[in-house]
Amino acid sequence: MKTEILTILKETEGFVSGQDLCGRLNVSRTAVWKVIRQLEEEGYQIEAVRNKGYRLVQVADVMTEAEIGSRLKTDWLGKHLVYYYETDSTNVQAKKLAEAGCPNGTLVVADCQAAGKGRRGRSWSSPHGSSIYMSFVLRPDLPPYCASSVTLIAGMAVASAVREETGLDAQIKWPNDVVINGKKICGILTEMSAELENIHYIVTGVGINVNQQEFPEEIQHMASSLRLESGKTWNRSSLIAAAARAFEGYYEKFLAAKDLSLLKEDYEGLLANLGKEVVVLDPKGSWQGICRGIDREGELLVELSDGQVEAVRSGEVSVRGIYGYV
Ligand code: BT5
Repeated sequence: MKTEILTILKETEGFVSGQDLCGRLNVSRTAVWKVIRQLEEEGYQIEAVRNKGYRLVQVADVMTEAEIGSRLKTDWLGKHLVYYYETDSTNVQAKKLAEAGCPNGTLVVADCQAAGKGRRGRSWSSPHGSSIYMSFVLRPDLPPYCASSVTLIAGMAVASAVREETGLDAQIKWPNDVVINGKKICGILTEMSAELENIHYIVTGVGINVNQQEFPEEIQHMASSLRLESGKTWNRSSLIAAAARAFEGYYEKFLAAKDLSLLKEDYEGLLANLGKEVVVLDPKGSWQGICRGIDREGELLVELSDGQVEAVRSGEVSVRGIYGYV
């Protein structure tokens, strides 16, 4: 009911009468009043005038289930939304929900993570009140090798949403980082439960540094936030809604083609290293080449000096620009 009241308040210019709210939602005046009180406690400024009703005056950077729900403009992604003020890791919670049978498109969001995870046992710095930590549960009818493409799709969705919402020049550092001015503002962790032939579920976790102003010393040189890059504070719920909408659109194209062929061009338009020299950090020995984009499976195409093009798989190697992190 909170999401519905919030949505009505946002869509109405001026006042909505208490009676109108009661009638539309089929609830008592006391129930409406209680929800208004809760919204105020969460940071919304709501004017209440006798004989007129309620009017939403100001929305701060509130990130709650109701705020996210009232902004989501997706068909299926995030329709089942689970919100935590604090949790260990949204990926861990999403996997538990997936095991318990939650629907395709379930979205888990947290304001803070006590044990945010990066890839290969690394950690993700996840302080309270400033950033986005979210995970999507997906149940595609595809073979397991397709799962790594979902990371690329999430990267595209975040880069496009950040561009759309902030105007910042967000780019993708293949396979799982979104960068602005050479610094990482987003990391993506895709995990999967599968059998040989089919996927049970995929959990794609996305961490976006939004209003963070400082970082732990060991990552200061390579991490940044939308706030640091723009000098402005951004609404996290609005960014979540934009990223979810973009993800849904890209993911549907991926399902239709069963690969990235319909997305390749858009992806390459966002790729930070396209046409540039990169170093491929292979455990068997590093080598250099020119980044030529991706193939339909999401492998990075790197051209050697003799003109031969190698397809590099994520998971096996890292890729860096020759002058630093990107
Ligand atoms: C990633 O791993 O970039 C994947 C991060 C995924 C985080 C999301 S948050 C929601 C969901 N729930 C989770 O528990 N995880 C996902 P990787 O490529 O391994 O990068 C990790 C490295 O990035 C660390 O070793 C640090 O060097 C650096 N790092 C850690 N926290 C960072 C931050 N907040 N911003 C930028 N860089 C960070």
